[in-house]
Amino acid sequence: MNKTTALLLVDVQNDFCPGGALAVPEGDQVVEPLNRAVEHFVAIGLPIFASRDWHPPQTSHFQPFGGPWPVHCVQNSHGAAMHQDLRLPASVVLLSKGMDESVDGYSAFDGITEEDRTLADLLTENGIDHLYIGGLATDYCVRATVLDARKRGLTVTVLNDAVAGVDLQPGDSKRALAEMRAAGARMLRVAEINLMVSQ
Ligand code: VGL
Ligand code: ZN
Repeated sequence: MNKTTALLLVDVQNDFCPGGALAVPEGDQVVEPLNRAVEHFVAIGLPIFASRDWHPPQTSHFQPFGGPWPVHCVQNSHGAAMHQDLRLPASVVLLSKGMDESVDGYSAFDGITEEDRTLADLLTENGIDHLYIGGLATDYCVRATVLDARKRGLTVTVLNDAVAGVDLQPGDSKRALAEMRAAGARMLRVAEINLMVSQ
């Protein structure tokens, strides 16, 4: 029984893919493995969450307003839309984050649903204590989300062939993965999900 397991896709949005405003090299290559992960979780009836970076036009997160990043994932823009090839089920629970004009909002735990629910509340209510996590970017939002989940005592499995990083400094993603591992996150390839997550 894996009633306590869920999949969490982090920020698989156009702006983090090649051609986007904050493109992650090979960011689009997480889409196919994540589709396979989604199919597996749907097939066995386990919940799927997806976060999105969802910024206001003006935020201290953006360079024109003193922040570290080029303007990206502005609410309702094409860049903020999920990658068109990502196949999300109708049952997906969407979490929007980065909406506060003075908060970066890297972690999916900073996100809220349309009904103002937090990820932490939803996990608690549904008895979920193990998250499988993949998406973008390894060295920012995936890292922050994984470390947050570990701090909250959740079991975390990173789908390490379904993440990609910005690597502003060479090696950032590699270091981020090492940090996640040191925090107790497990690493798994998408093809191995069926061995670990079953009915
Ligand atoms: C992200 C940088 C800025 C991410 C979001 O999704 O990893 N990175 N905003
Ligand atoms: Zn952002």
